[in-house]
Amino acid sequence: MNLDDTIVAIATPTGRGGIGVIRIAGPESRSIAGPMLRLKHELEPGRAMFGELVEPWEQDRHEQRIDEVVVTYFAKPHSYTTDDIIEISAHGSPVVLRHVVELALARGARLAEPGEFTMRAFLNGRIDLAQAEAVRDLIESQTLFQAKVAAQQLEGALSGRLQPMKEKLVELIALLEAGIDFAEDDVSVLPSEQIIGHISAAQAPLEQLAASFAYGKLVHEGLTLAIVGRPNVGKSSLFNRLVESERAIVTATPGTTRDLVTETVALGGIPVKLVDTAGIRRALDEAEGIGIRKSMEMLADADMVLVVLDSSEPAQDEDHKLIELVARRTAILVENKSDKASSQFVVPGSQLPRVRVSALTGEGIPALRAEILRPAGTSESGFITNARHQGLVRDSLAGLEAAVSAARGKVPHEMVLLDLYSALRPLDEITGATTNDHILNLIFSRFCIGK
Ligand SMILES: Nc1nc2c(ncn2[C@@H]2O[C@H](COP(=O)(O)OP(=O)(O)O)[C@@H](O)[C@H]2O)c(=O)[nH]1
Ligand SMILES: [Mg+2]
Repeated sequence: MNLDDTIVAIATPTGRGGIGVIRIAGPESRSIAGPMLRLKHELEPGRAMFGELVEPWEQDRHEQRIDEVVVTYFAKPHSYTTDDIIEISAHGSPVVLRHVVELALARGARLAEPGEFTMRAFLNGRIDLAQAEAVRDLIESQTLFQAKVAAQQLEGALSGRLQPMKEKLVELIALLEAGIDFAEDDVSVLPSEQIIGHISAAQAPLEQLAASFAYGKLVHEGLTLAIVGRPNVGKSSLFNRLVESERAIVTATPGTTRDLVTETVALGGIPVKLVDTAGIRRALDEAEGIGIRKSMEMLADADMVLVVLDSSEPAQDEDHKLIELVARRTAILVENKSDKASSQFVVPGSQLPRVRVSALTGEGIPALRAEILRPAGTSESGFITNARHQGLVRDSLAGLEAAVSAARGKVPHEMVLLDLYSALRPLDEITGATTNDHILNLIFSRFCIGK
């Protein structure tokens, strides 16, 4: 990866728009952009300048104007990548934007690879890996909440949370390394109990961080929620309530919904894919039979299931069977039609959480929304949203676990160190490396070796 050349790319999405932005980053960005720009004033760092975009090689003839542009100059190192950056905002015509890129290429710029600007920001040390990944998450976010979470990570929320854990680990490594490297210099070697104490101090917060993934995954990926139940209990009405529009067809005739109807809504900032299904009963015709099969498949695949019951009549066999089927799933029993609840309706015995609602009047719907979000738990900042990070935190915990048993087994400290390094390395892969220099500095700064 060459960090010294100048790269160019269209930074805005493909297609036509009000404006389009071309980004040029690298040492030559000013000299490459210069000849195609006729600006009112000299470029100044951090200021937008109005001007014209011209065809640069028609010097002898009358210069041809291509567009009016606004140009912003970010001087090294105060830019996204830390290089000199020129951003040209032109009108959002794909032909104009592509032409600007071609002009830059002709003058020696190179076409940027996907993500290369952010990669440069990382390689130049302006952001760490977790922050680089946050840039991607921010761009791909589907709800405002997801965007805010990504922005926190971009600010360094995850790295900030990991930093103290890494510090503890590095400190312990430094202590043990010092004991080994300078054994003759009477640096006391740590007793096993103290080593284990140090490891536990790093373990607990790391465990908490790993646990935060359950919530982070929901925020990042959302969840699929299947609405199931026998015909006519009010599944489609409930679906429409949750979607807040008349999306699914509601009729008094049982067996109306035959295909899956899907809509994604944001509940508490989490994207929830709601699926309305065909009522589950013995099918009256082929189409309904296919619909019911799809319902069962959806029920099996969903992250969460709402079993809708009709509380205006006694519970029936199909209700009991469905409740049994979801007994070990993340499911909620929704007792619908609370507006005309019958004393004949006996709530079937089950451990599952239950909520009384009326899809007709809207009663109980906020409580149902809250119950859907309950497994998401409390939100904290700096949680894990990404499976790669989760895997690495788990690897780190495994290293710590191994270090604890090594310390208990009174094996030489070299062996404990190996495990500690294998706990540190995965954390480095989240935020960026702890260099040997860092550990050496700690050794020399914290301990008076005296020689
Ligand atoms: N009184 C009352 N009627 C409801 C309620 N929810 C649905 N219904 C009615 O029950 C019938 C079946 O509703 P629908 O949503 O199509 O049920 P589905 O077959 O389970 O999708 C319709 O006539 C709805 O108007 C409710 O909460 N209260
Ligand atoms: Mg329906």
